[in-house]
Amino acid sequence: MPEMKTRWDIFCTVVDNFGDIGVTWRLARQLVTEHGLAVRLWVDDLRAFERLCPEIDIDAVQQWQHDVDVRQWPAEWQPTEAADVVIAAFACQLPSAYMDAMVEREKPPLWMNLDYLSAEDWVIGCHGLPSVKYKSVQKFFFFPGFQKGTGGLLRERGLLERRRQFQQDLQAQREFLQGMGIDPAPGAQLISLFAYENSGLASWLDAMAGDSTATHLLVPEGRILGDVERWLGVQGLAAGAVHVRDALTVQVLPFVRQDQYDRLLWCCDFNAVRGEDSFVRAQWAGRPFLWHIYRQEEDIHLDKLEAFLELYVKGLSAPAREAISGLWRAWNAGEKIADHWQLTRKHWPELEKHAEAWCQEQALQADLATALVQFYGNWI
Ligand code: TRH
Repeated sequence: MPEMKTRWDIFCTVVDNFGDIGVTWRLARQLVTEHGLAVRLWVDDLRAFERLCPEIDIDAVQQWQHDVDVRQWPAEWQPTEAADVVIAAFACQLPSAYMDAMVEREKPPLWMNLDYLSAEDWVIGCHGLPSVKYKSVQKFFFFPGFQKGTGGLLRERGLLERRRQFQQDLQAQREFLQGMGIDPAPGAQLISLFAYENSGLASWLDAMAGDSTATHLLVPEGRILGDVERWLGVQGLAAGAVHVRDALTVQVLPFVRQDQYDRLLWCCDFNAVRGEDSFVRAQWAGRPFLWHIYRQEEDIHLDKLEAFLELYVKGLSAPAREAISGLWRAWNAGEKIADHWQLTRKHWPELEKHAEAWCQEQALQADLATALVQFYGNWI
């Protein structure tokens, strides 16, 4: 008789942007391909999903994508048997009928809340603790993180080897870039820019345009385009647009699939990223980067920014530390960043080495999918 696969249900509500679906989609695929599990991914907004995975049928109630059983999370919940492991991503509220189905199981499922990523210290103390109970079913906190004692970061098997090979293969990089219509001038530094609206962008673009080194800036379609348009003095920027201002070439890219976005990050000398998932991918790229953190009420995101910086800058010389911290703080405050950028450039070799070292250090932790599977193993 074939062995029954452990069944996992992942629930995702798309609050806004692409982080919620970006993280759960990545996790679902990894649980299937690397851990041989049967995974259903319940999503309430297939349109956001379609941006990451264009083959999604946004009208289908059920469909298979990359061996993941993708389910439309309907407004009217239909009776469904509960899985062995249930993940509520980012504190989303499960349908009450599904919670009852969890209770009705002979053996209750392992129910976890997969939280947002934070480098704050309290995460270590809370990771894995019991949370609320629904009747007889206990929920647990599962926190991703950067330090020992957390659930780690999403990292696919062999990712860093693939990244290293690609970064060593100039021909492969050239072909990939050409495939996206990107043809940087020889010697130009390549930078990607994925960010929320930012009033500090103009000063950065000024700095790059006035630089002695050429820069080719790649901007995926999204929320920052309005600021780019204002600086260029144009309207209606869309994928394919290329504008040159002195030493700076600005090119707008389409939103691509996650694995292509990875390769784009791997090609670039510097990546501006945001939110949660692209932030982590920039770290696996092993290159210096700039994080635009997701804004939260009462500025609590600034504590998270500082917590990450505190960890990240360890091991850097004091001047390099100040340069990169100053750049990140100014960017997140929407302030002018030209001076911080110049200063950061002065410490480039050190920052490059550090980015790779940080990546290697992070890779020593078990990846998040493996940590979840281990958590389940210990629980049963
Ligand atoms: O889209 P985001 O701003 O998502 C945010 C954050 O996750 C935030 O913490 C959360 O609270 C909020 O959503 C609701 O940034 P993030 O997390 O980087 O997600 C973007 C996803 O899009 C990520 O999986 C990478 C992917 N992506 C592509 O696949 N192709 C692309 O071309 C680009 C630019 C991104």
